[in-house]
Amino acid sequence: MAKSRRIIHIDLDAFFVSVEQQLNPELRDKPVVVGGKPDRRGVVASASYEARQFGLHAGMPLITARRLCPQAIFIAGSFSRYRDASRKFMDILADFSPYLEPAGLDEAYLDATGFESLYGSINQMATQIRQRVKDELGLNASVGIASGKAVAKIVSDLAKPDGLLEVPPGEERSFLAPLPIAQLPGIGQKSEARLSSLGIHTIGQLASLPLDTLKHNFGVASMAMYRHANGIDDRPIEPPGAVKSISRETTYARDTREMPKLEGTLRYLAERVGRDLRQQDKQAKCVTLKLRYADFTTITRRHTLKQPISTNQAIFDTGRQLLQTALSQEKQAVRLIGIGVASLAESGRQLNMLDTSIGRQERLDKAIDRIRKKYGFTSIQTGRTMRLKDLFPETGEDYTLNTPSLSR
Ligand code: TTP
Ligand code: MG
Repeated sequence: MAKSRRIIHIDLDAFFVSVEQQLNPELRDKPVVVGGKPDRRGVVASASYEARQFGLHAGMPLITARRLCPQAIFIAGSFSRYRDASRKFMDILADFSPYLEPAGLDEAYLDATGFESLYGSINQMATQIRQRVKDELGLNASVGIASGKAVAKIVSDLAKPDGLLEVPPGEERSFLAPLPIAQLPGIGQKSEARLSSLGIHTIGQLASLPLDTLKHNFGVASMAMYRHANGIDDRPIEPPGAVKSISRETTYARDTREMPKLEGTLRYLAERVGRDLRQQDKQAKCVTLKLRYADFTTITRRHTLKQPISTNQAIFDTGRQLLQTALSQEKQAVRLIGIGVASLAESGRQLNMLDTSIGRQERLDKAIDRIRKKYGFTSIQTGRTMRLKDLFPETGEDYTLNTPSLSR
């Protein structure tokens, strides 16, 4: 059998509230709720452990929270403070292992396999991490250590508040057995009710169910449930980064086959893709086009280039060729259009590129990127995107795309 991995899951206690308490000592050791004033509609985002003694928890309507605990102090909170604290927290963690996977603002997994010799034990490594978080940020962190992510997360939850728990290798299954099924990550209220109707209440009972019975009731989700219930979880720790593709798409208010409109939109989307690509100092070897026709049939076409590219013109030209080919094979009007780049690589610009026409084009694009950053995306227009004015309302700086998250 392969040697057991050592995975640390770390999660800050009452994160939003603790950040507020750190900044304002008057809030310490009191029932405090971040979420807003209780006279407004809204829910508890974070409750201090003092407030939890009154039954308060995340997701509870603020009105209910005030009824249960009238003496609680309600604050609106400030996301920028939590983001700052989160960054500092992740920086501390990164000092301990490069195998770091943030799982939210206040939690992360670390692969600590083989780090025993550095710290004496993984338990001592985790103790040092918790101490640094306490000393430098004034925040309490709870830690679970196990052979996989799922068990480590369950265990850090059990360790709360301000605790540390480790499940020794080989003891995962027996450790989990007596716990209620709701403790398994991924088991929501629906699955819990379903399992309950099958007479399954503990993780141990779930682990001894035949896989077929689980498959029959839970389909594709059953395999992960089965493995986790048995304490098996070999999912790797995945550090963030390595963006694999960049794309933008939008839907028309009215389906169209008019080439100037389609090409104008494509140009606009290509420029947005290009800007993101250059911002990450990457080049792409592959351009993709996505079209959805009036009857909702969706196609994607891709073209792989001989040389990696990063200019708006090259992305657009490749996309336009794909568009023309696609439309020559289809009579319907277009409902959605999108363009993307994939097969990304570091740009690794060479000196001899500086004076080629592509090099000049790249520098021009970068200059445009800078101006747009300052004055808004629509401050510079090309002939093609000008035509978009009739198509998309211009609000403030940028065109509003019908897919809001994509118009950033
Ligand atoms: P959690 O780690 O789930 O909660 P917590 O840190 O407040 O408490 P603990 O870990 O000790 O149980 O979430 C981290 C932060 O994310 C939390 O402080 C506030 C925010 N959050 C919400 O905004 N809404 C929610 O529904 C939840 C669960 C969290
Ligand atoms: Mg937390």
